[in-house]
Amino acid sequence: MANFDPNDIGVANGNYFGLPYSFDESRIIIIPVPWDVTTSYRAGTHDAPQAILDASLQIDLFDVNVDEAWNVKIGTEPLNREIIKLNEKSRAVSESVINSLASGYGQDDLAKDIEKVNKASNLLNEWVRKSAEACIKDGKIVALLGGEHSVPYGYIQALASKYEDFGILHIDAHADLRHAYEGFKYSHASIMYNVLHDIPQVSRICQVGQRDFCEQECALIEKDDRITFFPDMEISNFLFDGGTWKEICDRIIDTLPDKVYISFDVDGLSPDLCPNTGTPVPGGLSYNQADYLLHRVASSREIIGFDLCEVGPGEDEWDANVGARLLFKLCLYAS
Ligand SMILES: [Mn+2]
Repeated sequence: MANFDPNDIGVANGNYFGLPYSFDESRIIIIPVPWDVTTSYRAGTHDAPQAILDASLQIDLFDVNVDEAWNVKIGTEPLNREIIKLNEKSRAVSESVINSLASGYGQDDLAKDIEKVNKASNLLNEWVRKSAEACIKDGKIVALLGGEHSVPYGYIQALASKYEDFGILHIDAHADLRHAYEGFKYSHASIMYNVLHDIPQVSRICQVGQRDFCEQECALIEKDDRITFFPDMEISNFLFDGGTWKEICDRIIDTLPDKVYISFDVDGLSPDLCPNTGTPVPGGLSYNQADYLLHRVASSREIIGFDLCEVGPGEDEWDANVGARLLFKLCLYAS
């Protein structure tokens, strides 16, 4: 710490953004989750935590909205080798399931392998829950960094053991309300279904930016009044008709309770900002729209935690660069 200069180049010291803070002294802890076992279309997000760590050293530790941004104590939990191994092993099984389904086998034929994947997901969820719980007990805020979008389940469980009532701001191209997609109970496409189903402390899920969802998900959105829905097309039509982003943000915030968890799937952004994400979809929020929304939410609600998922590191550093900047913003606003 004695030698730390926030104006100098970032040093690869194992911490995100090259910050000098130890785990114990940090207010925010980034927990990397290198997991993409249920990814259906394009795997690779298990490499995001490392790629974002590398890219994060390039970021200037200054923010127009937050004084002395470098002074926000952001610490890092090291990558867990066991999780990396479990991901590799389980990914091989899930890939064979996905390929067999695509060539016409039914889920019943593949029940054994599907069960293996579900067991691995259970282990992952337990690990995330325990890791998050330890930080929450210490009064820290966890920044969960995926990985695919199945990873925050255990974290949201951990929050539910502390908070009786909170909402989720869910930014995503997808609604993630599918019931056990491809047979995988803890699929990236099912995270919000599982949360609604299992975690009654979540009193609201406010979905923003959706533009790729199925009829079953639509029916659930209509039926369950805990869900509020701001799909991409509605947002963009409102703006084309002369409405402002500020009005939309106000409407979004109005639906959120006092305590808010942010679940940020990077594919909620325009795909030019995340070209290598698992399931990119045209449309989406601009970076500045997302930043404006996050800042306004943080100004009027208590952010109790967040995740950033589905960053897919490609051949160049672009996806990880955007991911690192978004991660820094989220950490600052949550602090
Ligand atoms: Mn998602």
